[in-house]
Amino acid sequence: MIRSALMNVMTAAAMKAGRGLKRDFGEVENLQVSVKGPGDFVTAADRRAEKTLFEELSRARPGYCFLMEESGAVEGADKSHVWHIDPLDGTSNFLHGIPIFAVSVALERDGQIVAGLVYNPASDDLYVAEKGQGAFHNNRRMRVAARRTLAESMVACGIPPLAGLAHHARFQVELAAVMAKVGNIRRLGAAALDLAMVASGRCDGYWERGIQTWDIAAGVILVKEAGGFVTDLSGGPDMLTKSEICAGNEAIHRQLLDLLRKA
Ligand code: LIP
Repeated sequence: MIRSALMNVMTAAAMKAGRGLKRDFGEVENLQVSVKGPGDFVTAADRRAEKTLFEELSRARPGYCFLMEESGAVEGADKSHVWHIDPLDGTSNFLHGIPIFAVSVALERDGQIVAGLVYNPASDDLYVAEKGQGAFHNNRRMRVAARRTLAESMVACGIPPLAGLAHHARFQVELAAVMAKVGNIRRLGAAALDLAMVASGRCDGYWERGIQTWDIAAGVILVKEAGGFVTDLSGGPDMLTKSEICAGNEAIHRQLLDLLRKA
């Protein structure tokens, strides 16, 4: 795989942030038994990773704008480029010492996501894609799965947390409909990695409501460049603005979307 200069910049920044997260993750496991728990420490780890990404990407691409989970929007001179950054996607997993979390970096150019990177420092899994250049997992080309029936499929989802009470009733209706048709369901706890699982063919589909742009911007291009389909839950292209998503290969995406619409 020949990496572009842009992907080299994104990879170097993500790896540097990932080294810090991996170090902090080791400490989190010790903090599980502390009375106060690891909450404040995880927040600090999240912010350290975001600071690293902001500094590295600003140095390499001066003037680009940023949209980040912790620091919000940072305007730059070059309004045609926006970095979408989740420095620690899967924060709750990280806090509980579960090694399913990722650095997620996406670049938007003139309103379109043109490059995406998802990196899990705990497993050293790097997923990258650029528009028109294909998608890669640890430098090997990846494609969505070829399974075509829901009954043989494994589908990932997002279960609303206690704080997401507004989404509970709708999710329970959707889950009942999907459970009645799909072989297996998984809840990984990190949208960026859910989409990476679809892009690499391990999961056949994924859906979630109430996610943020930075959770999914990189994963969207991973799935598209791996030959998959990604829409909002009405079947349109507005997953980033509507905070909802349905992804899969062509057959599974279509069937899953129909199931959810009728639920
Ligand atoms: C998480 C998402 C996950 C969702 C969680 C949370 P965070 O992002 O990746 O899919 O179900 O509620 O939003 O907060 O860990 O960056």
